[in-house]
Amino acid sequence: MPSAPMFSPTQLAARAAYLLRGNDRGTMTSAAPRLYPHQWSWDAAFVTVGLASLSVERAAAELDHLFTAQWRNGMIPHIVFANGVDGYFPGPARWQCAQLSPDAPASPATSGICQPPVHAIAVERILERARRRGRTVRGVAEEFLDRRWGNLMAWHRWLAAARDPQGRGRITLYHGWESGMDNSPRWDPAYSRVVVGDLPPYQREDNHVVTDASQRPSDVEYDRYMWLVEQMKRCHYSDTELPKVMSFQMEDVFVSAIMSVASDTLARIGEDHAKPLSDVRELREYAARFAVGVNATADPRTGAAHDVDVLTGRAVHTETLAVFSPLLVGGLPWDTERSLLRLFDGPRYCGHPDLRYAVPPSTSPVAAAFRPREYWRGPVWPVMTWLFSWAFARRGWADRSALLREEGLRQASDGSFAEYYEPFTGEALGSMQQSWTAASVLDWLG
Ligand code: 9WN
Repeated sequence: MPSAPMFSPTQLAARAAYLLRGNDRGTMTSAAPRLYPHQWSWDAAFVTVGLASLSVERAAAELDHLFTAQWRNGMIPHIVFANGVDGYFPGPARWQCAQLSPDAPASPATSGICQPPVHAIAVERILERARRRGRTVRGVAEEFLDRRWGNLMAWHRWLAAARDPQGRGRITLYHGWESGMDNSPRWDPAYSRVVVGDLPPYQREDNHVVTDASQRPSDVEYDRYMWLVEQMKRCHYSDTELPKVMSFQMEDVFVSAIMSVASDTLARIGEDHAKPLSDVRELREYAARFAVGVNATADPRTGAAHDVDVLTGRAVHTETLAVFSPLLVGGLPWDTERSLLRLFDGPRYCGHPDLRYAVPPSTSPVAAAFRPREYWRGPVWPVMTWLFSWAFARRGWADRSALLREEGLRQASDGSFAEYYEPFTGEALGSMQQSWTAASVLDWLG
């Protein structure tokens, strides 16, 4: 069993700030010092949330850097590569985005896929933190918003148009990495049908950093990940070609829920800051459309949501964090929502009697697919605890939000700022000194 809390809140906040300073590469923060030496899209948003409690200026610079890598079609790429830094595979030479796609920027080098659109949450935090400061800082935040409003609109527009062309209210992903939950059992049926073709040879780097193979995806999984990248390259990452060629196509209910709440958050910001009415209206439409799309997948009795495999048309039911997507967006009938909250609190998730902390594991401990140490197949990801605590606060559930914060902080008090934790023992797993873990802690303590 892990020992009692090692660091007080003050010490923990100081260590988290020190960690972010250490991972700072000037205008971007690497997602983790060794395993992920570049800027990741959704990591950057959570990092911004944490940075905003330290410096609004630095927080804005983090997103500015990400936006410099935005593609011409509006996509924010999932990785922005740090110049001249090796040590991560697949790097720019494998993606070849600038060479293949007219939409990719010539510089900085990027990957060719996206990640969940949590960026509006970070913008909201920048503005909130600035509000408590003097006029100069408020000015910095407002200038940032004016400068980046167009980028944010282009991002949401691209997601709505390119990834939900039929207006079903659910975002289609062409790679499991786009979900941020790379090897979640949610993707197993779809990946099992990916037939790896003529795959150029490659060498993984991740397993040189995390040497315990049980904590990372397997080689078979990696072959499939890399094959999907080859399929994308063959069609030049074209938004219109991807649906015709990709052998992995999943409507992700959790990303869709994020799209809904992020659009709503952005609409509120737009309203408060006198942005064009047509933009605000458009964002509200996205918020509504994706909430409907999410809730349409909810089981009428339990409220549990599911993903949809576009290629087979089948619903994919798994016991993972994604079942709680309707709790983010709201709008279920009251008794159905109550059932879903009971599921969240109960023995299949946060209330499992053997859990070290009452925070939601990535996969339910009672699911057949559960693996307590393996990445998104079971471990607790502190940044997901943060996301649910933020979402519950937004729904007006202050007690629930506070409970997740309290438990999340108890878990983090070991001071490792791990990427993920073993749910029963509390063992720190994956990368240590992960930026978004430190950022979540800073925001909780700020
Ligand atoms: C692939 C950076 C990223 C996170 C993802 C997490 C992991 C990458 C990897 O690390 O994915 O994008 O190489 O395993 O799954 O959510 O953004 O922290």
